[in-house]
Amino acid sequence: MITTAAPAKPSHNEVIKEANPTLTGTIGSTLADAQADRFAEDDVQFLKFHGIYQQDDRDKRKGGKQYIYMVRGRLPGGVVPPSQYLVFDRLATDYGNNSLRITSRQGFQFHGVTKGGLGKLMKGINEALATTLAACGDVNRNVMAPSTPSTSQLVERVLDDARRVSNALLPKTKAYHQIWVEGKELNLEEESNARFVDPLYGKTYLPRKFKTAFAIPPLNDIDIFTNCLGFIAIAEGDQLVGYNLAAGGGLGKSHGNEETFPRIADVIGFFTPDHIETVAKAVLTMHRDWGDRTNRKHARLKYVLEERGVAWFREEVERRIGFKLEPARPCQFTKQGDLFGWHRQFDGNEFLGLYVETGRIKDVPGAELKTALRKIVEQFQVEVRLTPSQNLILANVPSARRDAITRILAGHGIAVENQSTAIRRASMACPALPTCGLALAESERVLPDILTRIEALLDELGLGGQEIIIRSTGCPNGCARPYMAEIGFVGKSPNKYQIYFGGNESCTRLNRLFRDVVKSEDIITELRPVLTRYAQERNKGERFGDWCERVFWKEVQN
Ligand code: SRM
Ligand code: SF4
Repeated sequence: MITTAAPAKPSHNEVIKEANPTLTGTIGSTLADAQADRFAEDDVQFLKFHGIYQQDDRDKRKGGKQYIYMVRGRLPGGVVPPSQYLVFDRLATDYGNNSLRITSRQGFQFHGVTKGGLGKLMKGINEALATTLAACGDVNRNVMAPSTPSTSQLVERVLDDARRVSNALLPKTKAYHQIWVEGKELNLEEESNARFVDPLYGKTYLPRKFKTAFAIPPLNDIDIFTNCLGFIAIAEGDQLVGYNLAAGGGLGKSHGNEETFPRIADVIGFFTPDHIETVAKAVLTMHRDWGDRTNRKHARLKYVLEERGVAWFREEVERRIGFKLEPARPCQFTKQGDLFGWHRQFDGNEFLGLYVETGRIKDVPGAELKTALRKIVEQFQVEVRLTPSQNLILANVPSARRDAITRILAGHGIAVENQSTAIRRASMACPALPTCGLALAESERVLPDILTRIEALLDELGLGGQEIIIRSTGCPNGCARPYMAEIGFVGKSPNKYQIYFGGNESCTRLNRLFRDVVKSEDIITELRPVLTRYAQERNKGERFGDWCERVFWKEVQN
């Protein structure tokens, strides 16, 4: 007897998207219902497309869940005009937990928003002509682009393309505007809403999230190879001549599920800038058409590339764009990270790079960053740029303003020279507890302390002041990109972490698992012998991650 396996069923998310392509659900009525303390389960999925996550404060679970909301802004290239910054600052105080969280994709997150404040916060964001639409959900997310105003015009040129792609890949549902700006439910009886199908995404959007980024070699500040879709700028002098297309990167994985893994994007080919939107749409629709809609853990574009290969992928892109890609142009990344302190821009203005611990803009005794930034932006109307390493830039500052800005910061305990330490400036942590529902361990709240302990060890070993890229996350999803770090900590269970070694300065290499379960208090005991060997055996100028690859992992393999 021949038995054939039944075709796998579409996941629940696919079913609800199909039934509700406007992404309306019952969000409007639940929002208006002051008695309802939360949204229905399916609405929680739709809310993500609107940039909103329903969470609960996990520190306060005893006595029942208290629902709160995280709202994520979509800010292509992390650019925040002064007028918007001031609104965000106020909204975080009035409706959030009085902090603004810079994300690892150059967005802002508001945490701890109550249901009663949600509508007002969303309206405020939109009135400032900003948006949260498509900051989350099965769509293209915030498009990243280099945020450092450089000595060349290339950064601004690439930023324009990032905005263009961001706009081209936006979903078209009217529900977002209707609910959050008009304050009404979308009338689903109306013909155009009843029959709505998104022209790009179709009825069921993408099988999963989709991430796009731009980079300008030799600086890989945006971790280009961790994105589904990457555009690597190729320039002659200051002039952009085109992009190398990269595709199929992604970091999320699940503990104990070998079928999920971090993957570095492949470089597919070269094209000229006039085709940027066409190429972006081609790759996005390949995810739409080929991604796995039955298993959300296997639904990212990276698995399509892994399973079908680069040659197939290139042919399919070319079929969709209607022309051949040229061979990828040579280029090299040599470093990642941000510039700190004052620097001159190509147009004569200056910019200030500011280190923000774990990306959290807040006031603490002795370091009132939130207040200082508000005063500076209010007084001097400077543009704010958010970096992919969760730091901040004050951009386009006329030189005459520089000293006054430095003084305001100093008055609030923020130094402009020698900001923090090399280890801290190169570190990142995801939010994890208490807001993230997926966190298995702490991250943002414990990384500063872990770094203090690591710095003491490095001092003891004669390595004080040396930069090592260290990133931590509270679970294996990889939100602070720990698998690209020289040392990565990944939450396994409360107070226990995996330790990874071996990323590089240019963020072009995945690290490898060193220890699977280490208690927080044992981290130094585990690091000590390896860092001791590194101190003794490294070549001149050799970074920790490179030494791990050259010596440590070679030995393990042999
Ligand atoms: Fe992330 C889910 C925070 C960048 C991979 N991420 C989440 C959620 C929304 C948890 C949830 O689904 O309930 C986290 C909210 C925590 C909170 O309380 O704020 C969360 N992710 C973040 C942020 C805020 C981390 C940060 O330290 O800044 C970043 C927001 C970026 C933005 O502005 O859009 C953030 N997330 C990333 C990145 C890094 C990147 O994109 O460069 C990754 C790895 C790259 C990738 O996508 O592969 C990432 N987040 C995930 C995943 C795993 C996806 C997968 O393929 O398996 C999840 C879980 C999921 O989607 O089911 C997730
Ligand atoms: Fe939450 Fe995990 Fe992302 Fe950290 S890595 S924010 S714990 S989903």
